[in-house]
Amino acid sequence: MGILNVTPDSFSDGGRFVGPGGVDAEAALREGLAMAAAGAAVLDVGGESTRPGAAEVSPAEEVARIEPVVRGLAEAGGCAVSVDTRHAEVARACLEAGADVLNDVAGFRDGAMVEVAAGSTAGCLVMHMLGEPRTMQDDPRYGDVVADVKAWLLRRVETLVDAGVDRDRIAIDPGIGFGKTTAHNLELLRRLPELVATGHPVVVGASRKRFIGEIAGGGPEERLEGSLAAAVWAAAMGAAAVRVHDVGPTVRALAVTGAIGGAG
Ligand code: HH2
Repeated sequence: MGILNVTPDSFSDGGRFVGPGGVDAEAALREGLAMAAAGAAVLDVGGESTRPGAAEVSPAEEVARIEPVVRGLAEAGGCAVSVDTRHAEVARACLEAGADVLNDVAGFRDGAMVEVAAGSTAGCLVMHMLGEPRTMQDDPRYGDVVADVKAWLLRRVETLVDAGVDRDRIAIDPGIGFGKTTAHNLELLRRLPELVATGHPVVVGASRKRFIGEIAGGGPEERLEGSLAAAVWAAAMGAAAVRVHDVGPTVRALAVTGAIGGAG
């Protein structure tokens, strides 16, 4: 799953397609097509940074940033298009533009998001986040982080199912870095099979995240090797997909992981 952030402020790739002159949808589209050519099966288009302390964006601004990119990618075909949003209005506009997957970092807590999901045939990616982006890294605590995250995700899944979303359309994501310390992130990765055992496809987004820098040193641009290590680990532990910035290197690393595991 390739990350395409159409934002001025995402933690690692912000500002590439949004500047003082507005949104360069053509450039974002070219980047998405390049990620597809490099082997991404899904492109995850986002218009709001959810890094700790990020500024809130109005849904109208989010739609203006990503809707043309989603439409262009959907028209080009060849890759599923996911929309990374917490806002029902944005989700609705992007589904109309041809999006295939709703990726909600708030885990479909908002009833309006559940309604949009239930009224569509889109895949739903339910991610765990503790609290809100602004405050999520202020002393996050759990009893047992894996059990707590899993129980929370399964409650969100049941809400979607009760609203009419087919169970087999729902994937789950532990939300690496979203209200988690490095120790929490590592525990979630170490015990990923407990999430895989739910039967829902598990998606892992560790790419370039801060815990990698904390372990191996370096800023976001120096976290490729650590990101590959996390992606390979996640795949070996049974993740169905990894959400990454560096598509080509990840595809090549996972080809080897898959071959070792017997998946060819
Ligand atoms: N991480 C980010 C955003 N969306 N979605 C899922 N399902 N899983 C994740 O781990 C995840 C996500 C944060 O990373 P990024 O998009 O690179 O940064 P920002 O939020 O600053 O735009």
